[in-house]
Amino acid sequence: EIHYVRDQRVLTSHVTHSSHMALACGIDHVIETECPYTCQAKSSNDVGKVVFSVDAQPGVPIRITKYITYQDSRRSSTEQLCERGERTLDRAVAHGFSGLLASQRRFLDRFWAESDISFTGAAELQQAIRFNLFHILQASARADRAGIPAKGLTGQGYEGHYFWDTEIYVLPFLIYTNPRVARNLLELRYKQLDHARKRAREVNQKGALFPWRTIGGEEASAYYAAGTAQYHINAAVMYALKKYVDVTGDLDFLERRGAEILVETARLWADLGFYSESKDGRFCIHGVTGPDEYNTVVNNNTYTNLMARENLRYAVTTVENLRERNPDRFTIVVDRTGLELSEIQEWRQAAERMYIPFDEALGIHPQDDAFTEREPWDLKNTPPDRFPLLLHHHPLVIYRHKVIKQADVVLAMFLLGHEFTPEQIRRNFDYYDPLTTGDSSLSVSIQGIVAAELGYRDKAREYAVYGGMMDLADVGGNVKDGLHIASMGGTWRTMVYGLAGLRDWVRGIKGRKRP
Ligand code: IFM
Repeated sequence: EIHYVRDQRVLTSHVTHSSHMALACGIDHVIETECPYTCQAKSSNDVGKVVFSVDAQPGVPIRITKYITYQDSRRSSTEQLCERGERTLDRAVAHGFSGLLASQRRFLDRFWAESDISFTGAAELQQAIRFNLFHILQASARADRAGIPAKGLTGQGYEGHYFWDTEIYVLPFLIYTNPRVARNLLELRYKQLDHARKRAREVNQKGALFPWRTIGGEEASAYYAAGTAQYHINAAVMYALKKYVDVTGDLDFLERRGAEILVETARLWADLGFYSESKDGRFCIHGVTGPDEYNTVVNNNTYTNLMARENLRYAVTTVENLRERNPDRFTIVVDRTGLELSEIQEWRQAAERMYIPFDEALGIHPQDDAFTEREPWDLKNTPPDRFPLLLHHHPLVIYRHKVIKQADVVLAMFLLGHEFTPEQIRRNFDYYDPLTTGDSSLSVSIQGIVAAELGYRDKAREYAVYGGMMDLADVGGNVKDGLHIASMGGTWRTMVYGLAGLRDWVRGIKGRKRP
């Protein structure tokens, strides 16, 4: 769009073709030397160049400091971004490199003071944990208005899109260590609500459906079975919102932003499910994909039904409390969403009547209605070079088998531990763990947490090390495409919830204690 040169400074800017995202990049230079020199600066559409020709003398130092700034926006013009870039460069040059270094030092000191996990006796694991925490910082520190891509800013895998990874894997860490960033990321979801409403209409549903993968709020999934059909993204947003409010007590955010998200997501669930005669009039949700992408478009995915129920319940309590405590704000929510009081009753009933699959004979929660009937996959005789299965087998072959890519019921048992008895947790884990390939990097951390809860110490340790080393040791052989930011957040969860045993769900059920 714009490129120009001023003294030893170059500014360039670009706008993406369809989504109109604008970026400006500015560079400036300070040269310090007693040697004579000339400088030439040029710019063209995609190139900025500043060339110093120095008549170098032996023993006479030449120091060049290069300053770079990136400015991005969805709303500002490229002129504005270039002006902003110029102001940032002015400030950077005025502070000098040592000033910038000192402020970066303070920033990182604060980060480590609030976020470090230290333990004795396992130097390599300690190093891996800090590597993971540092990269979550890199991915999230400036993500407030932009989301946290699956690979952070470290590679082109997943094209910069972000997923539920943020809400389920990374936000819990941020909620406890940097709630301001956590709130801003939730605010971003709030800003996407209109896109999500539109998306729900596109798939013939009421309410709002958050995109499975996105940059700007629009659904960017190419393949619906392992994309859009993952309706549980709505509940992931609810889960992160609830955790943020439970941990910080920020009811103001819940009332100003959260309530509207909850109304629209609850509406989606109420509209998506139905009361099934074949299931004794229970509320069933058909045709969805749960977290496990090796079993797609299934009926009554246990994880989805449990999380949808939580979403419906939270919407009911939030809206009712709002009505009682803050009628003015309640009126605003009603105006913005067209909420009818009868809907609250519908959500309550759908939650109460939610069908949660349970197989009495096996004593487990089947992952979905058909899961236990699928043909077993011969995992023992599958050679290591045939993993991940999705790269070597047609999806239709995988979908016919009883084989799991990533924690699904096991994830539900961690996120909603209070919904399961200790006996159910053991039986479910023993059933699902051997069927889980861990072909997704999002799996092992969760398996590790539940293994630790069950006292399976060797397994918990093995999973913790595997997850912690995921990128540092390049265990999946794909670090070239970027780091696995969700797995890094999962590693934090493995340490804090798995090894240290934190539980922060509320509400007790029979057999489970309140935290
Ligand atoms: O969101 C995940 C998904 O659960 C498994 N495949 C990769 C996605 C991005 O990390």
